[in-house]
Parts: sequence; C-alpha cells; structure tokens
Amino acid sequence: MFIHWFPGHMTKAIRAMRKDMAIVNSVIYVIDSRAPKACINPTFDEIIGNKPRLYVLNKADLVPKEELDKWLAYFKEQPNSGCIWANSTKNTNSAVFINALKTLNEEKIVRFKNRGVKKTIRAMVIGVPNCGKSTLINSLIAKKKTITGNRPGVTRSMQWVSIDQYIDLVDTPGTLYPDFSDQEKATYLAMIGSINDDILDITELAAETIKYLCDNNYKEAFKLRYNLQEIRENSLDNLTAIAKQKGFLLKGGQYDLERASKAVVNDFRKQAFGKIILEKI
Ligand SMILES: Nc1nc2c(ncn2[C@@H]2O[C@H](COP(=O)(O)OP(=O)(O)OP(=O)(O)O)[C@@H](O)[C@H]2O)c(=O)[nH]1
Ligand SMILES: [Mg+2]
Repeated sequence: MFIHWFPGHMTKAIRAMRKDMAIVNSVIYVIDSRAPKACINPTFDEIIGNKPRLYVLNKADLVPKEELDKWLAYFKEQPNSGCIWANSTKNTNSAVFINALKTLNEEKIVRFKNRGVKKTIRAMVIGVPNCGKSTLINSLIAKKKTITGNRPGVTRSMQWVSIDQYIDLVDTPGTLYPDFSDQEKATYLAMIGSINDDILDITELAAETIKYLCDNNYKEAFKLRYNLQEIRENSLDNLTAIAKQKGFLLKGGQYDLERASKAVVNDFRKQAFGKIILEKI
C-alpha cells in the first residue's frame, strides 16, 4: 500500500500559514505522543524558520510515561524550543502552558516591558491532522470555541482565539507532507488516525497493525482481545480468525474481512492493546 494524502485544502492551509507566520511571535508545535517522529513535518520547519517553538506532546495519556519522558527531554534540548506534555481531553494545565510560552518569549516581553508596553504574544498552533490542536486550544480556555472531531481534516481555516489578555493563538488546519517518501511514517500516521481512512486500504492497514503488535511485545494482548489460540504468518488468516470469533459474516456466508480489519484498526486507536508508543527514542 502506498500512502499519500495531500488534498487541496492542505495546499491552501500551507499558503495561509506562510502568510500569517509573519505576524506571530512563536509556534505551538502539537505532536501526537504515539508517533513523535512521524508528526515532525519537514514543511513546517521551512515555514517556521527561526521563530521559537513550544512543542506540546499531546495525547500523553495514550503512551507509557517512561517513553514520554524520553521524548520530553529530547524536544527540550532542541534549539530555541520548549516542550510540555498535555492531555487535552482533560483540562490542560493552562498555567504550565502559559508559563512555557512566556519563557520562550521572555526576551521580547522584557524588551516591551522596558518600554512600558504590555505586548500580546501571538502564536500559531500547527501539527499533523487529528493530533489535537483544536482540542488543546479549547482546553486552555475551558470553552468549545474551535470545532474538534475524531477524524483528520476537521479544521478547514485559520481561527484566532484569545487565551488571556496577552496571548492570542491561531488554530490551523492539520497538514501533512507534500511528499510522502517515508512510508513507515505514513503508516504510523495512518494507524493513529492522521490520514483519511477513505483513501486507505483498511485490510492492509490492519495487516500492518497486526505485524506491529506481534513484532513489539503485544502479541498476547492481541490474542487475548480476539480470543485467538495462535497467530498465523499470513495476515489474512489472522483477519479470518478474528471474523470467525466475532461472527462477522457477509451475506453469502463468507467471513467479512473488511469488518474484521476495521475492528483491529479501531481497537488500536482505542488503546485496546494497552498504551503503545509507535516510535521510541
Ligand atoms: N486521548 C486523547 N485524545 C485527544 C487529546 N487531544 C485531542 N484528542 C482527541 O483527538 C481527536 C482530534 O482532536 P482535534 O482537536 O479535532 O484535532 P486537530 O489536530 O484539531 O485535527 P484537524 O483539525 O483535523 O487537523 C478528538 O477526538 C479529540 O477528542 C488528548 O490529549 N488525549
Ligand atoms: Mg482542528
């Protein structure tokens, strides 16, 4: 399966992000903690230039704490950057966020203070689709100002939101790489729900998910979930066994492998096999 998703709205979004980058002081770089490397989009680097970045390891509740800590340390070491973690579905600790953003912009704040002005910090919130950008913003203001949803491509235009008197954030549509040469990253993004399922071969994605689980110590969790006696070499055999266990049948009586595939992909996204980080450091 070759994965590539870069619809027209992303080209438009990148153009708008480039334009508005001129008027922001810094960038909130939201990352899905389950696949931190895949969430680093080379196009973003080019758009951001040397503006300070606050990396937010979002969906931190979905990964093992010790792995999260390693990534936190890694991103904190990046030049001109800060890093915090967040679970945006619970109220994010907005004080931690605001402090981190202020620390990143300290020099500017002091400069303005010396001139007797309190300047608003403007930051652009960017990230791959579905990583939780809009949810993070809502959690910071404890209001539903931006539209969110559990599928990629929910936010379609830039939206400014005031976090407090001195901080304005702009939400952006999630964007992917125009050139998907690294198919491992593309597969991980598909697994975490960053790529539109409609363009994916769900059976192949399920096969990749099963392979990942079996190669990475989640074999028992996988067997347990579907009550399987053994894992077969061929992924179609595994999907057939799952369909059999779950009673997924087509009209003609054959096993419904597509339904079994969807079950595996959705179970992975719902943490049915435990807390999993796809990319370790
Ligand atoms: N478990 C968990 N789920 C989260 C977290 N943050 C967001 N979500 C969920 O992730 C899904 C996507 O959230 P959005 O805020 O719409 O993501 P987005 O990055 O704005 O997506 P696009 O606008 O499509 O680019 C929603 O179902 C959220 O509830 C988090 O920290 N933990
Ligand atoms: Mg959004």
